[in-house]
Amino acid sequence: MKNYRDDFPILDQTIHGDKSIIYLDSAATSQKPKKVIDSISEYYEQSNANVHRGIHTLAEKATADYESTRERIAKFIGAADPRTLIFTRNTTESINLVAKTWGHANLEAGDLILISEMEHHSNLVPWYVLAEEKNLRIKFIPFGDDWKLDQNTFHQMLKEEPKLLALTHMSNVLGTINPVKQMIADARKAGAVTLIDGAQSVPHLPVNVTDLDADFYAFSAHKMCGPTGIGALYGKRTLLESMPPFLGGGDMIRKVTYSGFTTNELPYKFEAGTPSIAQAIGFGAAVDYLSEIGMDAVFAHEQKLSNYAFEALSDVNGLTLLGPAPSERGAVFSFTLQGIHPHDVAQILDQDGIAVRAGHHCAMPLHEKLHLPATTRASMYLYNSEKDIDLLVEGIHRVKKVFGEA
Ligand code: C6P
Repeated sequence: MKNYRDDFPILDQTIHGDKSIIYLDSAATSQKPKKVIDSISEYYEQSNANVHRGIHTLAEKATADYESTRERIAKFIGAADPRTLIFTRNTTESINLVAKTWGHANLEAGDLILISEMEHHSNLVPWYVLAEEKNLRIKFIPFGDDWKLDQNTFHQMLKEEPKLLALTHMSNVLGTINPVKQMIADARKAGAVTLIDGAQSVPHLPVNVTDLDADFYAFSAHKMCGPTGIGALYGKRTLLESMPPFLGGGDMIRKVTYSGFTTNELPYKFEAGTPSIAQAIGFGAAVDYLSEIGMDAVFAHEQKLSNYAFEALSDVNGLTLLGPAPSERGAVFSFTLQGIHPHDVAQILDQDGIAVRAGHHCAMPLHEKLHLPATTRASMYLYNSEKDIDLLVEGIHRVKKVFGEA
């Protein structure tokens, strides 16, 4: 694959004197290519107006651009009907939307929700909140020493007839890519509705929600070359139509009287108030950018990086790597260094221009299970190269030297 680093202006700068930026924190948020940045200023310079409201030229242009973005994003994830693609603020809001609407309307005291032990707080806390309100039960599908979800236990749990399976497609800590297609099919047979957290998968691998047959699928623009402040929720049309609205306000109504309101059609029923128009335009440009490269090529590049990083990091004395073999993971590498706190690792690497994340990565239960207060995480994207991994490994050796662990 071509080196895409040059498409990202932020990476064309030096920090701490003459250090190039080696950005290995894309699981937190990706960098943005110039095409995406330009699309946002072009929108403000040439089309800015509110959408779905005006009949003047700018309003019509903004509305057409906004809706064309929806169509392109729906196509990108294989959703046949753009009306089933709801714009939200991010993955977190998409999951909360399902919990507050579908969950509220359909779950009753005693009902069981299945999630996994490797969930981000965004696919955990909304269910805790709902469980507290409605007295629901939550069970966790465990992962084993192979860092994969235990399918036998999952099948046992399905015998309890859960009402919902809410599962991450790819772990933001372990990198594990879960066999979601099979798990969705198994859960459906047991009568459960399925929600997939795609925050770490849509940016990195080809995703087709129709092929997966997910009921709901959530993701964020900012992790896939797009701006912050916008994400999406895909939902099956019959489910979305049967659900009560999320937020109330403009655009989500068909009619309002002094005695009440009726809801608008999909997708507007779930998009109250002025939406994030410029961000949607940027989201569309991000999807165009990734589509031009091809998600197969993005994934293949990251698989190559994963193989390389797995070997290189496994060779470092005192480094313990989390997560499965490269063939079963994305390019997210969390690790610990014996005797050195992850925050110190990240801070010293930063002095070399290397950006990694340290902490619990919003997955505290997972870290608790592993008896780790924190890990250091290097996460890669299409602008990274094997050279970045070499520099990371060199940096880790310097960290060890600073702490006298070399
Ligand atoms: N993980 C990370 O550094 P938002 O913040 O709503 O765009 O995405 C939430 C989210 C949900 N699920 C998974 C699997 C995620 O990784 C994230 C975001 C970032 O790992 C920020 S904590």
